[in-house]
Amino acid sequence: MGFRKDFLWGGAIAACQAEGAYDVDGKSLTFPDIIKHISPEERKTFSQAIVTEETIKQGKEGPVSDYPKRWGIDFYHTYKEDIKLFAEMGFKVFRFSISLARIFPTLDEKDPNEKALLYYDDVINECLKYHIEPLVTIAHFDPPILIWEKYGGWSNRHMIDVFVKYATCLFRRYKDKVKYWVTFNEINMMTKAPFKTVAMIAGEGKEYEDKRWTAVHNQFVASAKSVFEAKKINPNFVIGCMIADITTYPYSSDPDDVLANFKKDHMLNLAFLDVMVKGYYPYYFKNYLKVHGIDVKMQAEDADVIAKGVVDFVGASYYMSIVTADDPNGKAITGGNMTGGLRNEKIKTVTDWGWQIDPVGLRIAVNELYDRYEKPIFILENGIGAIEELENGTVHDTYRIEYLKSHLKELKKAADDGCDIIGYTWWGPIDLVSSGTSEMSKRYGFIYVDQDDDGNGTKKRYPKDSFYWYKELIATNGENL
Ligand code: BGP
Repeated sequence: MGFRKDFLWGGAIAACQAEGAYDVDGKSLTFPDIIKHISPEERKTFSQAIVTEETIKQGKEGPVSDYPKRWGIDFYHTYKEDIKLFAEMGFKVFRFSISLARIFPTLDEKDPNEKALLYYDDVINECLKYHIEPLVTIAHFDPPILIWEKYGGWSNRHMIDVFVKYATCLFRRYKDKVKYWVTFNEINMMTKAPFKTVAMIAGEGKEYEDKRWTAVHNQFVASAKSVFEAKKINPNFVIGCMIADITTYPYSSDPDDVLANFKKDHMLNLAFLDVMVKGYYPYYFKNYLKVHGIDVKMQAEDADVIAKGVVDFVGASYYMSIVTADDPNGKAITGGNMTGGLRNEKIKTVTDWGWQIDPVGLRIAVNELYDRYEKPIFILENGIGAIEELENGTVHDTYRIEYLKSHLKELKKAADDGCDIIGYTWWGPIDLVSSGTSEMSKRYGFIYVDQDDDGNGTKKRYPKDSFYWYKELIATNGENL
């Protein structure tokens, strides 16, 4: 069987990690704009929940040179050259995000910022020129700081209106150009890094928890309303949701570990998809809120909106897996994509950042999601960050080819298992600033960008060995895996 004939092969990036141009053409300041570069030493104690009022204050006053996402890889100006390289690899799809801070910089403008829209028109036209499907993520980890400052984060229902206005503006503008959309990137990461998702700074206690869960509820409503509006504009739009899928296994066959794992999978991964794909809060989600005394401010019409605005496909990123034990005390831990977990002794290889490399976990994840929802699955991110240096104009990244090959073999097996998988977008096809630690030296690309953590370098682009491997893979639709 293998991959569908129309399988969407490509790559994914995000505005806040690639575009740079943080204050160009009217853009307002976002949370990623105020996250400093985290050194390997600081990484050991760094928490994703670290943003405070002080971080914001420092960010506004501090020198631009402290904040790598402000310059990214200058994609705002290099998109033509970069998309040309993606086309050379044979991309069928290119996933990128649009920045709310560019389109409605103060959130409440009646009309969108035309200059910013013209930029995105160009990016989309450039894709179409090479017959690459643009896949737009409407919100990818870059909430404007004003969401916090004006409204106290997404817990304010006003954000539903802001988002629907913004999404609808994009749907109208790109009605005939963009078919594939994702409303929120990794919506479940509100549990780990609320500043990136629901625009809330660090906090604790009941009031904070009530707000955090109300905030994600408001995102469920905003997504559903947007899907509903989108279909009125173009019924052929294909719209998805997305989680960071952290596949988790029981620590042992002890029934208590199995049960703990079952529950962990629910609240780490599945709860968010259940609401957006099935269209209602499942029993265990409602129970979790009740048991933890969390009051989510819902309105009477929300259930109906969520039921009507379900998505067309299930999107997930997949980087790694963890294990879960009933009693985690004293057990070895592993690093990870925003959230680590317990170490799996069966997994021998980890990335330079300690993320456990587990290709079979991808097959398991896809089967689990397809089994649960019976809707097309789109792997929206998968990749390996590594420290690399340019050698005679290239990088011999055999480990990246190995990572890619082993994951795609498992994805193909998932297709052979009967799962309907519509696409795969590698994170990130070109080196870019890392989300978690603002490092440039954590490189994911098939294309090397000559720039260091401080923004020094020629910014020239160089294809790595993996560039040619992926090109061949796409040309043969993965048949030779
Ligand atoms: C995902 C995000 C991406 C991306 C990736 C890798 O969670 O959606 O934006 O960056 O993780 O993470 P990092 O950049 O921290 O290595």
